[in-house]
Amino acid sequence: MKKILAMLLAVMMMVVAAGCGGGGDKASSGSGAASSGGKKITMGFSQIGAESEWRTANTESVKKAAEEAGIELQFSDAQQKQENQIKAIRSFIAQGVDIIAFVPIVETGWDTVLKEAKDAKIPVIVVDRDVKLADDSLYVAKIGTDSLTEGKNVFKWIDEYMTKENKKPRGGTDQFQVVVLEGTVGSSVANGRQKGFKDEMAASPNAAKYNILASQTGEFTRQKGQEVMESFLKSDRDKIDILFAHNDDMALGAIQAIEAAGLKPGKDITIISIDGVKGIFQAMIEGKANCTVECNPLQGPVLMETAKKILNGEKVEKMVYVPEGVFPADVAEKTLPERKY
Ligand code: GZL
Repeated sequence: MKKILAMLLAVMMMVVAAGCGGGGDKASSGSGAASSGGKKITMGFSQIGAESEWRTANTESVKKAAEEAGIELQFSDAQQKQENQIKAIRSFIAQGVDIIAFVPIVETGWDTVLKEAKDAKIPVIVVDRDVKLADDSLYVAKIGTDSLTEGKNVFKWIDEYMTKENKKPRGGTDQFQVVVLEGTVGSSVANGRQKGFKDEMAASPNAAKYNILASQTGEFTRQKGQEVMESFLKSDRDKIDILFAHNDDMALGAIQAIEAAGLKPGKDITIISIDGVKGIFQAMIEGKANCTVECNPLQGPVLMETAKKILNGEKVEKMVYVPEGVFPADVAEKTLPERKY
């Protein structure tokens, strides 16, 4: 009898061990595969394109984070067209992905397709840029950056710098003449950065010292930034004191135009831009740019973490901001080695 009981106990222990091990094996067999209801999570991700160093870093962060999280990524590059993003989202719905994430190239025009996702019971996460919707329940969470604060930080830094350096207007007037290279027309980041910059200027006791001489989109690209800066210089070469570029890539293009016009970028024209990509740190080290306001593209890890929480039925914040800083030229040399994008 004792022998039979001992054998039964041993058999039971083997069954239990196999059960735990099997579960553990399944979890670890997919190299930490994230599962939803036992199957691997699939995320449909619609990216804008590859217009800037920042965007490339954003894409790399999302792809790397998906791999590390064991999430299968269906990645679509919209080549800067909203209609391609809408097509991609519809295709994700048809495929029956577990969750959809997208970077809205512009703020409006998303209500219909996001309603289709909601009707298909597929949760949506908005990444990087913002959307304007009649019904905010069409997305579960937004992960990104605070473009309004970025714009405010730009003016704050300019005003402190022009005062500290005791700069004088080049064109003989009593106002610093500012030209602006704006981002993609209709995008939340271009709207937010421009509004933040103007609001901070209007609220400043030094508002009367500044005049926005010209402001035009450079579409967040280096090439277009150079072209538009060439046109600014053609009409106001000897008046421009400050360039505010909504991203570093346009500033880098503008630097080429300023040098071609026989002026010293960073000295004749004070240059500040947003993103914090390596290229602008190098330009600051060379004395050709004066400051960059960080906009953090490394949003992949927080995106995947938020996706898993949503699919596990956990509550998530409607808005998740990523950390950002301000980097003037005098810290560029020591900071560049630490930069991740
Ligand atoms: C900002 C992001 C912007 C970057 C640009 O959140 O959407 O788009 O500032 C990028 O470099 O092209």
